[in-house]
Amino acid sequence: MPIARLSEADIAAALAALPGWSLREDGKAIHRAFTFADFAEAFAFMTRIALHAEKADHHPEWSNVWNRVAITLTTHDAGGLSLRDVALAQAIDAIAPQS
Ligand code: H2B
Repeated sequence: MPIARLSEADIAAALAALPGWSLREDGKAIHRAFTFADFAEAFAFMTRIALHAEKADHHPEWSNVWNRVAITLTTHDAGGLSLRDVALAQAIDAIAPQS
């Protein structure tokens, strides 16, 4: 069964409940940046997300520069945003120590 893409209204509602996350200009992804004390904390955060993502079979696009982690979420199989991205954003916020 194909993964359903969220409507614009669904995306707006999801973002209202995800402070810190922003919609990419093309409307097909959301992104958020996190800053930590140092590389070890940033990488520990990424490790926890990686374990969750593998279990959920839904993976982030991300980059890390020392203490910063920039995360973009989109559903490749749907060509845009789906509920899987909302669920992963919620999980990432729960993992983030400052949230
Ligand atoms: N992650 C993301 N972000 N989007 C996907 O469409 C996706 C994924 N698909 N992780 C999964 C893996 C798929 O390729 C496997 C075969 O289930």
